[in-house]
Amino acid sequence: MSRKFVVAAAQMGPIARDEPRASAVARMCAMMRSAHARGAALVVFPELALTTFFPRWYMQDAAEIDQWFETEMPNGEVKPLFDLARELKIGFHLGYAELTPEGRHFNTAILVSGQGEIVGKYRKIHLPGHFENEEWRPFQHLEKRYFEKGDMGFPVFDAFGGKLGMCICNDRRWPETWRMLGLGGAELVVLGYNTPLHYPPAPEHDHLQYFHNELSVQAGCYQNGLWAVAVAKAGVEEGSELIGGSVIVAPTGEIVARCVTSGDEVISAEIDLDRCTEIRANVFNFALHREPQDYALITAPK
Ligand code: CDV
Repeated sequence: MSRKFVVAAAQMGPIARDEPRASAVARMCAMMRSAHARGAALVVFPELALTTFFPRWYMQDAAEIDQWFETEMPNGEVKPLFDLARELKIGFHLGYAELTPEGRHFNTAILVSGQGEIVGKYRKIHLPGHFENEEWRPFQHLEKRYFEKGDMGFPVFDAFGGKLGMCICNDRRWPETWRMLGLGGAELVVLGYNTPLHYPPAPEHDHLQYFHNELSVQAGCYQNGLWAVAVAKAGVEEGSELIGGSVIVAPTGEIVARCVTSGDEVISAEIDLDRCTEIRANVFNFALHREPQDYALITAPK
């Protein structure tokens, strides 16, 4: 049986600090319709897609912080996206800030089926940035302050006729992320990102931001023989410029579709999950060629 289907990346332009979630959801619904018109079975939205990228600001007041988090999913403001998915029979991936009933905070992504059911969840493991206010930075990157490290590992889900995994933004730069998902059998990895063009600790690398994005995703795909859809929140958001460059990448590492703007933009490609075998039965045949007994340092405590 064919395991080909169309996937779409729904890149988002900036979300203003005072833009209500309902407005972001309306933008996502418009892109979901466009993805559906392209025949997509799955549309991928970015990391923290419901609000502006709030970790750029230092906050101390718990209520001020918690206003950026969702305590339920779906909730009233996100429900139109779930309803439209059900109507169009299209699945989606959504990143958001999660506040659990126990008061825990995570940078989370969910996978929703074409029946509007949540079929997968992931909580970001590689949290970048810092914990305290660092006034020398033009913008803070306080993910370590506002989120706990994810506690779900790197799960792989049976969905869309294959094996799907998720990771979030900074996770994509770590080969361990991709290898864990590859070892879990993932055939498609979906992810969102908010990547500032300016990286204050190493500004000499700012001109390489697009290159490093593609390098990381392409290497992850090739070295594990899987597809990926990597989707940006892009553009100048509250004065901070975020890269675009959302891509769909094949198991060979080749880019098959790429966004060209820094605004709301939908791209799509037909993917064939059976093409993972091209790589996995050859150079990266894990059973035949991996030598984990020599990789102990990778899992040694830091
Ligand atoms: N949201 C992110 O995880 N951003 C990081 C930046 C801070 C380097 C990224 O890896 O793109």
